[in-house]
Amino acid sequence: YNNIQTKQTNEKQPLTPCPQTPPDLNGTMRLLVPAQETLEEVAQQLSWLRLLEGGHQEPLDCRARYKIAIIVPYRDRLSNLCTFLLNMHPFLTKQQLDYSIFIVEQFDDGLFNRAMLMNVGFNEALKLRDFDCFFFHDVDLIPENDRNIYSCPDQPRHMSVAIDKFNYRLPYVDLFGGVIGMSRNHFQLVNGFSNMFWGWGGEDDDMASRVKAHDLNITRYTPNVARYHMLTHAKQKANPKRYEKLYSGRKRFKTDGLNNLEYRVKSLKQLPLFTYLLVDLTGRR
Ligand code: NGS
Repeated sequence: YNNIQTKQTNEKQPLTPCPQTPPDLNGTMRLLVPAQETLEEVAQQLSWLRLLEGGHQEPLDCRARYKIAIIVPYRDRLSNLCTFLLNMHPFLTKQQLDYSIFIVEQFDDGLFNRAMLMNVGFNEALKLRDFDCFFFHDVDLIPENDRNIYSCPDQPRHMSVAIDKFNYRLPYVDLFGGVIGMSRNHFQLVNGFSNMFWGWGGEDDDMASRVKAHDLNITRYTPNVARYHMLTHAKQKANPKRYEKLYSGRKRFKTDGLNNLEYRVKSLKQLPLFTYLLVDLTGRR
């Protein structure tokens, strides 16, 4: 019976646009914990959502306004990934979004390059679909408030304003790390992220400079809405050269980013909970 109803709804074309503010949001999100930390188990726990291949979802009874890609740079954090997926899918579905989750894994075990993985995610996602905007999302951050809406922002939006680990206070006013949202056009305008930040730190500050250098503004929701829980994990090695790269970054906005990105896709799979990319990053470390 349910299936028949669903089908009828889908056939009623054209659907009306989804409301700007989705119904049934209540300002909270209970943290869900995986029964077991395996992707199979998480898929099982989420079977009620009826996700489409590649971690894609779209609202059934209205027409979503935007096509959204969630890009998650990743390596060796399965436990965080399970919790992330278990919480993000219901959260984004409730917001009536048309979205797909991309997990972009760095193949080698040398220094991690978060920014370059996000550039790769952007590039590869656009080969699959004409997404309108992108959320670049750390795997260890889980939203706590369902009114923290992941719809396309007019101006670049810093999402993870208030994180429990930092007593829900923004560490500094120009912070543009953790979770950010940008339209496809704005991301292209700033030439994406720098590819030169190997190891922890600085790549998000460089992106903040790119945004400002192009006369764009970083926007934020209020801290009582833009709240996140940070999952625990081992610390990463900081990049000793990050300040040097950051201070000289401005000279390279035009030449270092999407337009000189080099990598090899070793694997691309449409899995039940996400689109998976395993990539070999090239470039001087
Ligand atoms: C700054 C880093 C950023 C980082 C931010 C917050 O110092 O990349 O701290 O880090 N910039 C540099 O190192 C130049 S956090 O408090 O989340 O660990 O995002």
